[in-house]
Amino acid sequence: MMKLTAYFASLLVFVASCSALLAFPGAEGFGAQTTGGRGGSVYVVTNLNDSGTGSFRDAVSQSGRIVVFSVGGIIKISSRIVVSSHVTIAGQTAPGQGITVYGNGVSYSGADNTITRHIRYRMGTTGDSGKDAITIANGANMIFDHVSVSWGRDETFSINGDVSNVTISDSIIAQGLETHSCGGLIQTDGGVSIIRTLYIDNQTRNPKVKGVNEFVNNVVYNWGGGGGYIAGDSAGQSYANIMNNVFISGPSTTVTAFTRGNANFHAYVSNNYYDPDKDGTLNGWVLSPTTDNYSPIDIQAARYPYPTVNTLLSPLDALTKVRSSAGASKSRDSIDNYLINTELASFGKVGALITDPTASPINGPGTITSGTPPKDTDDDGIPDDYETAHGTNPNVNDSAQIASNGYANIENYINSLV
Ligand SMILES: *[C@@H]1O[C@H](CO)[C@@H](O)[C@H](O)[C@H]1NC(C)=O
Ligand SMILES: *[C@@H]1O[C@H](CO)[C@@H](O)[C@H](O)[C@H]1NC(C)=O
Ligand SMILES: *[C@@H]1O[C@H](CO)[C@@H](O)[C@H](O)[C@H]1NC(C)=O
Ligand SMILES: CC(=O)N[C@H]1CO[C@H](CO)[C@@H](O)[C@@H]1O
Repeated sequence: MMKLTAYFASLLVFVASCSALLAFPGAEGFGAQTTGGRGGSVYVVTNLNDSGTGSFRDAVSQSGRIVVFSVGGIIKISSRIVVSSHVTIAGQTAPGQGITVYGNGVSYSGADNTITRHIRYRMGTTGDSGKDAITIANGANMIFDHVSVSWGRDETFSINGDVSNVTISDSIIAQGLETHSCGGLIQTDGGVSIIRTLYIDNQTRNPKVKGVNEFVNNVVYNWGGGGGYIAGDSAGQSYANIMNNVFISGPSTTVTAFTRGNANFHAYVSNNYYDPDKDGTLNGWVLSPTTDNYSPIDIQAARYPYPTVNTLLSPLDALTKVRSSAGASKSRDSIDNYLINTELASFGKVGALITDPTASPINGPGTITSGTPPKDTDDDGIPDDYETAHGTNPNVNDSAQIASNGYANIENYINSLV
């Protein structure tokens, strides 16, 4: 009997390790199976320095790492940070109010197989001119989840080039700086899923899409005259699913939610809610695919068979979900709170395109409390309490070891936090 039980237990372990593990439980979309730094080592970020031992820049400079934080606060960077391939960044491990990377942008070009969660990337006017807050020019298999990104000098979150299998879920893409003021290009044939994400206060490109894209349960607020969802505007072919999203015009909005489409943009469009009147109440309607509200695109009868969400929310439920949990929401900073609770909640009355994020009402990246990290005797990134409760050794560096469910011990800890 014991033997049989042991046999079935080992069989279960075998099955778990053979089936494709998700990046984290609940991961969705084209990037859902990203493995990040699993199988590599654990790096604990211990200070807020721009560079050097224990810094975030050093942590992501090499491949094969799961990056966790024993400190919270603002990491002020002078030059851009380049993220290596096979890296997991777990911002949710930071104590206090988590991590804001401020002052310049972050490149994920070539960062194949990366998982990034619960972190704020706020670029600002000190960032390199003509650069994005997050850039991906090439690479495959990346997932960004609960990321707050803002103040890009070129685009804010831009995917443009030979890029495949990317998910952006539960994130906030905000306030691309004037004069360019862009949410971002999403241009690749390799597949990008954008899920339950808020685009807010970008003059244009919220996003601008070309190629293979799934856009589901998102909220787009206060786009400018450049456009909300820009449907290709291109001689290239696009194939998109655009389902159950919410588009709310704000003070800067002067054009309809969908613009610049043409016959090369093939899309399945369904259940998209539009409230253009800026009157302070949510009183829009669901766009009909047979009206011209979608700009002149080639409307499809059936959705493209892309990997999709586990639960497709109604547009207004998606709005509720985005308001409560988009961005680095384990502890929202002053910017995300302002964007969600003052601007978006005004349903059209409040919102602005900005040039200088250090001016009122934004006042820069705010204050982020550093907090106190939990006791971690072996410095392996997993607190003693968690190790004791879950059967790993609080006195031995065992966080990178793969557990019976296929995740590294540290990932089971990371995933338990959110
Ligand atoms: C972090 O920066 C501070 C101030 O420049 C410096 O004193 C400290 O040695 C740095 N820490 C490390 C680990 O380099
Ligand atoms: C993208 O994901 C699909 C499905 O998992 C896979 O077949 C394909 O090889 C991936 N593309 C790249 C470039 O890794
Ligand atoms: C724990 O072990 C890994 C290798 O498995 C190593 O990279 C890391 O530096 C070690 N951490 C500590 C705190 O010794
Ligand atoms: C790319 C783009 O549309 N940029 C515009 C951003 O907003 C400013 C101010 O409205 C315009 O001048 C730019 O053309």
